[in-house]
Amino acid sequence: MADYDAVVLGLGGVGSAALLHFSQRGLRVLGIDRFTTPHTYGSSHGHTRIIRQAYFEHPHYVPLLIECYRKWQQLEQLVGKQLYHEIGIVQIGPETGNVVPGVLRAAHEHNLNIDEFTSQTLRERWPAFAVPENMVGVFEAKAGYLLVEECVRSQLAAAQQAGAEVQAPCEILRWDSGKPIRIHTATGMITTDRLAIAAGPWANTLLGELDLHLEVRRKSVFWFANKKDFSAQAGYPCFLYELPHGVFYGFPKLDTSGIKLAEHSGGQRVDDPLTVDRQVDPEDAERIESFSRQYLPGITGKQLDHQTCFYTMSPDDHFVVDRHPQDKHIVFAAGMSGHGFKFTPVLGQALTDLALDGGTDLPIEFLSVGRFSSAPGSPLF
Ligand code: PYC
Repeated sequence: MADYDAVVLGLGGVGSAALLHFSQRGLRVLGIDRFTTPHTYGSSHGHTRIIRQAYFEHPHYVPLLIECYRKWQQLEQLVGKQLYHEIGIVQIGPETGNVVPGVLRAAHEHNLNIDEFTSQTLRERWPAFAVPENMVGVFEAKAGYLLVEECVRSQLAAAQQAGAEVQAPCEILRWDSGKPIRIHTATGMITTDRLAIAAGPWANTLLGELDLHLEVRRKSVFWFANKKDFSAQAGYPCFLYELPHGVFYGFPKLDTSGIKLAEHSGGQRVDDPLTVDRQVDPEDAERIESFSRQYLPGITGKQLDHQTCFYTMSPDDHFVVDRHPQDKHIVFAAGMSGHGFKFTPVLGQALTDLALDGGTDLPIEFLSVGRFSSAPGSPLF
């Protein structure tokens, strides 16, 4: 008999959710991570993550998002903590760009409530935002932010409460398929009947044989003091600007950590997430400060903090969630492409369903690895 019914490799957002789902289905399950989780070495840190439903990336995500809202609420009830804060999101850009038309398309197809603004009505409602005349905005009230580390902690705690085991820190060296599947770690070998891989920026190492063409990018996140009131309490929502030189996003002041700003586009390519330079990158800092000078004029003060994290980009910026083509007992979620955290409760369920039942009722077909099989790197839609 194998040591475990299931093992989860990686305990960030997706892995901790998978651990919870496996444990809730009564399995003997172990989660392994190289670091004690939550930690700042992967992609599940930085205080906050945006959550929204009118998904400009593609309307196919909306049913999954509606289920995510339900699952985050269930987790809040289970652990007795508030994880989601509904302060809304305003997304600003050209009428003919990707973001505003994408939000409107998703909202239209799924009957979601969105308020539309001109540049002038945007400035009247939220005077801190500078909005060029050629831009418009869309506001989604049923959106806001998740407390990212608290979400991971809660998923892990709930999983452990349901009987899951955790080994962290523990370095994973490699795994071998077979019956049972063998996982080689720095401290020994573990056997399991099923394996779920949710390794974030380490997916290229742990799923190397699939050649998923994932590109890991270094991302900088900054926090600033505020010079004028720009708080959630004063009615400011999360925000995202689609500009000719990139996509920038941020959060109003929520607490003493200040105003968080980052660039969604760009990022330097990373070969080894472990050896990446975590100091402030002067070019990244200048791009954010220049964004802030132009689009939040007079709002931000001195830089209070900075963190480095990673986006793991798939060839088409959509997640890859599937069974391993060579072993149906091995499942994986990879290439979260900088917008995956909000989905972690449904991805945790999807991995569990795929590993145990061979399929899932969740509408994730569009995220399958098969979409690349005819022409790797070709656009999905
Ligand atoms: O996932 O909503 C998101 C997001 C926006 C910018 C970075 N991530």
